[in-house]
This record gives sequence, C-alpha cells and structure tokens, in this order.
Amino acid sequence: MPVLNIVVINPLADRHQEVLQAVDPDINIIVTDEKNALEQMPGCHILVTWGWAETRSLYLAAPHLEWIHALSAGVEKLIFPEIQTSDTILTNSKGIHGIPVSEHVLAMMLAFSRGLPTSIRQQDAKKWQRMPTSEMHDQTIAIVGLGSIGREIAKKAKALGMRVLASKREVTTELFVDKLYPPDNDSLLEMLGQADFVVVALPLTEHTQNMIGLPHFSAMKRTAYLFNIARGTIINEADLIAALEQGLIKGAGLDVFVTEPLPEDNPLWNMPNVIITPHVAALSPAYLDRAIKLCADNLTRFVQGRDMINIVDKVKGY
Ligand code: OXD
Repeated sequence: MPVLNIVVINPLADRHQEVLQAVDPDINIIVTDEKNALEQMPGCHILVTWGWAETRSLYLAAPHLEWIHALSAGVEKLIFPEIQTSDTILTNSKGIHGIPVSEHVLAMMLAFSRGLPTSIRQQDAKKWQRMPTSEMHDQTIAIVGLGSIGREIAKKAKALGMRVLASKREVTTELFVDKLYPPDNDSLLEMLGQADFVVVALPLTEHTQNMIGLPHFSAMKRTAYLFNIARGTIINEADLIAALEQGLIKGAGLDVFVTEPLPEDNPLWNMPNVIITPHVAALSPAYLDRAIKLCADNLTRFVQGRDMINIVDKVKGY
C-alpha cells in the first residue's frame, strides 16, 4: 500500500500519536495547526480536524483527500457543496460526549436548583442571606433530541428521581425515558409544556436550525429552565433573550451561542438567571484520549477496507 499521509490539525500528545501509529507503522502522521495546514494539503489523504474549523479551502487544495474525520461530534464547517457531491468520506466523533456533557448539564441544573449562582455572587460580596432552594427529585426534564448524549442525561436524571420526557425521530425502547415524543412541532410543544428543565441535545442541521423560538418559550412553564449544549443556532437567540427578559422562562444554562466567543455586548452576559460556559460541555482530560481511540478504530477499518463507523450523511448533516 502506498504511504498514507494523515494530517491532524490539533496538537497530539505522544500517547495519541502512538495510538494512531499502532494502526500501521507505514502511516505518516503530520501534526499541524490551522495556520500551516494548507501547505500539507497537496499530499494529504486523511484529514483529522474539528467540525467548526474552516475546512473548505483546505479541501479544495487536497486532490488526494479520501477521508475527513472530525474530532468533534458537530461537523457544521465540514459540510459544503463540493464535499457533498464527492466520494470523500466524512466521519465524526459522536458517541464519546455522553459522560462529560451529561455531567455538565447536571451541574447547571443542580446549580439552579440549589441557588448556587446567587450563593456565589453573595460569597463574592461576603453577604449571608438565604436564597430559595429546591429539589430535582420528582421534577420533569424534557430532552429535545435523544441521541447518545440525551440518553446519558436521561440516565442521570432518572438516578436523581426525575420524570424523563424526550423527543426523538425514531420510536425506540428507552430504558430511562418515561415518555417518548415524536419530533413534530405540536408534540414538541406538548412535551415542553410539562417540563421543569428542558435540554436541547440535537445535532445542527437545516431542519434544526432556528427550531426553538418564542412559541416554544411561550409553551414552557414560567418556572422552567432551558439548557443548550448542542449548537447556538438551534435556538433563536433573540427570542431566548426576550423570553428571559419577559419572564416567559425562569433561566437558562448555555454552553453554545450563535456567535462564539459570545460578544461582550450580548445581553445574556448581564442576566443573573443565566449560566454561561464557553463551549466546554464535552471537554475533560479524557476527551482527546477517547476521540483518538475512535479515530484509530476507524483508521484500522479504512486501512483494512472494512465498514467504517460514525459516517456522516453529508446531506442530512449528521
Ligand atoms: C462537539 C462539541 O461537537 O463539543 O463535539 O460541541
């Protein structure tokens, strides 16, 4: 087999390089960064990068490129007309996010439930004042999009004694879900109306873009909290800001935004009922270990000509 050049646009620890190299000693692994990646494209057969990295110009400069692997689950910047009509394989890292993202969602939900944002502000001001606290037990969570992340959130919510609702395209038997809803808008509104906590865990596609807006916030309880750990543009951000300002919902925990980094003048920064985290829900010291193992598994399949996993439908976008 001719030497395969794999260009990885991310720093790799030695242990990560070793995992990839173990697939085949003849593979040539080139580690680079976004600034210098273009010069590696003429000889590149496999590109490993992030789904949010601008990739079209690299793609157009890579005549031998056979496969792009995203270290992320999202592949929004890896889908463009030229790749959609090509044979280039696109794979992603879905399936490795469940543990950290579910813990992140739980952390935000528990923080609101136990009044932690208020406590931390008071601590900064050395102020001793009791604030309202509540329990998660017997509360209802609605998970919009029940993939591997949603499922892990459902499992942890059940462990806290919550009632779990979820929406999903296919009807499946779900161990940790009390009621499964189809994805149509009426069903979604019905589900949202019952929830104390709503978690958006959908992939970003042309169908989910801007999918949640004022009608959905209006259908929610005024005491409900919304969490977004998916992509900012799935929610109409202006409508979310209006809903928070008008008290249509009680608060929000947001890890993703329409524009990242979140611009300084975005009103969300100043809202005491909003927890903002800088797109870190999936991150932990284990992330790259898992992502590289998954990539190496697919690399083995690629080299051996076997079926690959996590192939992205380049039309559907996930
Ligand atoms: C991802 C993410 O897409 O962390 O992997 O947002």
